[in-house]
Amino acid sequence: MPTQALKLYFAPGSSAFAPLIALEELGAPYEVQRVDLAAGEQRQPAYLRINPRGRVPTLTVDGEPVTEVLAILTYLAHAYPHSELLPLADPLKLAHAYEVMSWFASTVHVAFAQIARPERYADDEAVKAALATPGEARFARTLADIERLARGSGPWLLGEAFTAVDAYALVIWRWAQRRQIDTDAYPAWSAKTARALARPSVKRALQRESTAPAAVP
Ligand SMILES: N[C@@H](CCC(=O)N[C@@H](CS)C(=O)NCC(=O)O)C(=O)O
Repeated sequence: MPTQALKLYFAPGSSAFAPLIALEELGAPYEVQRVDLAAGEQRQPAYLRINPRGRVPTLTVDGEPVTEVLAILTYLAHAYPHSELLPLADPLKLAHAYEVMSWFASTVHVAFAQIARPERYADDEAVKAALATPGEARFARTLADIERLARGSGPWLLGEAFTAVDAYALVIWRWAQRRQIDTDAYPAWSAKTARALARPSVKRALQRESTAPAAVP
């Protein structure tokens, strides 16, 4: 197993939950540091030195920052292949894993941000409010698409093995619950989510998320 020093900068409830679960899957030591998004800590010079885009997550590997959920999951899967976070030996399965995860990052996350972070799209309060309704509809359409994916065979989203896709899907599940969306409307995804939430790595990630120290160095 590699011996790099790993440190995840994250915020509770954010997309950083996917790399947090992935880190727990590795069984390797790592540190975590909470970034207070509500207080704007992600825009403070100390954090911008680590991630100039001012977003979480960031993973530092021996002090070198890697940003973007997809890049972090890719790094962990390759550096710790025993974790089987991604189907590295099967190019077609791997393509399907990236198909889903890049859609999560480029479309589902962006749809959610239209509701949760309207300031990214407009300054004017009326325009922000006008963005909310189509944003909710766009986000709901993406959830229906995840339900379609979850109807596939096997206990996990890609079939027989738990992968980074399942970890990333939990992020979106939590966002749906935060928006008080009726997740019972997605029975196949609900069943796969319940299985994921019962996984020891996910339980440990939830625990780590709630007890992680704050403050950027
Ligand atoms: N494309 C980035 C998106 C990261 C992102 O938008 N993170 C959110 C939390 S889920 C964030 O840092 N928001 C803080 C802000 O917008 O100021 C990724 O996939 O890592």
